[in-house]
Amino acid sequence: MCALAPCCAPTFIQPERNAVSYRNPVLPGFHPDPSVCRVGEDYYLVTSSFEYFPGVPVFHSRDLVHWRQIGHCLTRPGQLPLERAPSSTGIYAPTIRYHDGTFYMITTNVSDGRHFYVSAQDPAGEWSEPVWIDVREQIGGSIDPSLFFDDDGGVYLTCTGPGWKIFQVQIDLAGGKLLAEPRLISRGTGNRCPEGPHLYKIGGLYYLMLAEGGTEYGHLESIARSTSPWGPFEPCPHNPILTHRNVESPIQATGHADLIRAHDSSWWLVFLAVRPNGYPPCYHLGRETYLAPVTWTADGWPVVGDGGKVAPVMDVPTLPLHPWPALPIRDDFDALALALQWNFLRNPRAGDWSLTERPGWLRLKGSAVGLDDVDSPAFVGRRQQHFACRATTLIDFAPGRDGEEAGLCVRMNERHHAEIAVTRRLGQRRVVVRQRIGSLVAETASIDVEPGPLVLEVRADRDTYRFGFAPVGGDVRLIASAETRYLSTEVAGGFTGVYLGLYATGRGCPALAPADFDWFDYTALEESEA
Ligand code: 6LW
Repeated sequence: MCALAPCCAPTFIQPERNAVSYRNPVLPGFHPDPSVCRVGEDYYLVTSSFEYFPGVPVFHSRDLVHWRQIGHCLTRPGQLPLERAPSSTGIYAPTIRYHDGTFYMITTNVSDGRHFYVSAQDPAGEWSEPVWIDVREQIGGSIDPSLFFDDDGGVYLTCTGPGWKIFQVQIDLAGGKLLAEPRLISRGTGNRCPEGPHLYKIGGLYYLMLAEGGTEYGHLESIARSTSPWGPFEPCPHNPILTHRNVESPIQATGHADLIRAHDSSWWLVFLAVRPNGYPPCYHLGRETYLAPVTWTADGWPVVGDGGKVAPVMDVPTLPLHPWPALPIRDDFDALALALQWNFLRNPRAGDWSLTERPGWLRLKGSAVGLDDVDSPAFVGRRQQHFACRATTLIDFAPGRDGEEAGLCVRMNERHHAEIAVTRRLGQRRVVVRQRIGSLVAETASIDVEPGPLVLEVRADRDTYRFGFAPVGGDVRLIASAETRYLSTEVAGGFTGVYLGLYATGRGCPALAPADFDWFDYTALEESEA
């Protein structure tokens, strides 16, 4: 029963659309905490990026189903200092909004503790210097800031404070100054860990939407509304509006959502979820971005998907579909800048990498720092986005001294990774495969190789990574394998997903020789081909 006067209840028109279906996730691989905004018929979406640099990838869509990356919000170390930031710290849940001709992206660098926003006229960038919004003195460390622009010009920052309390404060946007003491506006709707708040004004009412239940298998999304942005908020009678707890589905942990009204007046929710594998279930591709249609009850409450549930194939009407050309399988490293899918691990050290020293090749110069260190190794990586895939590279590397190595890795964090590398032992060049699972480190293959360039490969299916190498033009010889579950969140911890990375290291001292990579192929496979 609605506690609000009937005259306050918003009315909604369900538009007519062509019946088609789409597949979830709409952004596979590690893309958590999605936030979305609309400008005319264009949609822009951002996700969390933690210890990776550049930070906060920006995606563009015309249909909410097909997304292409157009940039990053945080491209300069001054915007995103990540030096020695432990894995799964750095950038947490961002919010993107468009207001009066300007894009705003607000987030928290938890390694620093403060919220900040950057702004841009063009969401592809460059984005501005950060405007810091510090609420530590008033409420303590907080995460998940969101911005809401009210019709009367008021700008609200809503965030998750200590003790899982939702705080809100009006701010002076230009200077990032608080205009009052932050106020506690919600403790959620009775579930653990209320977080990821977003405030909306819909049909004259203020809706406060929250993630609850923790970002694990009990994850859910709830909503409440009020006639005032400060509450008190009346919870939706059918909360949670989205959850897969206790639901038999390949999609689990649905939550942390953002709501959007499309240009045809249809409503949609973007949210995160995971695809666990095996038993007990483990997921290693990270929290991914999903899309669900939203309808409204007669008394103005949102209904997400099929009564709060979604499926891998969504048989629902969509906006007219607008797919983008597929990314090429091969990156030849011929451009002067790295393609948008690539990331460094924390802020890269100047001089550790180059696309110009050997034109047409990615050169990595190993420092003393390696994959085990909470530091910035010479590393360039991209997300693993498909259970079944193949990553292949051509490496030209003659280690200058024993112990130097360079190769291809699957990385979850510094304590959980596996790699195939070229190295040198007692003057002899070798290909090795190594696995690190927490405090256990094992070399699972070690084979002498002749001088000259080599092809290194990782083949993935749901359960296994298989590592192989070949002389250029030869057949790949698979020499070792590793279980995907040892890189899963359940084993490795954290908030991210697996990266496929090229790296080089002197393992304790700077390497004498650079490692050159001519190309890198990422091939998504049908599961049966893997
Ligand atoms: C994020 C929080 C969450 O800040 O996970 O799923 C945290 N929800 O809202 C890190 O992504």
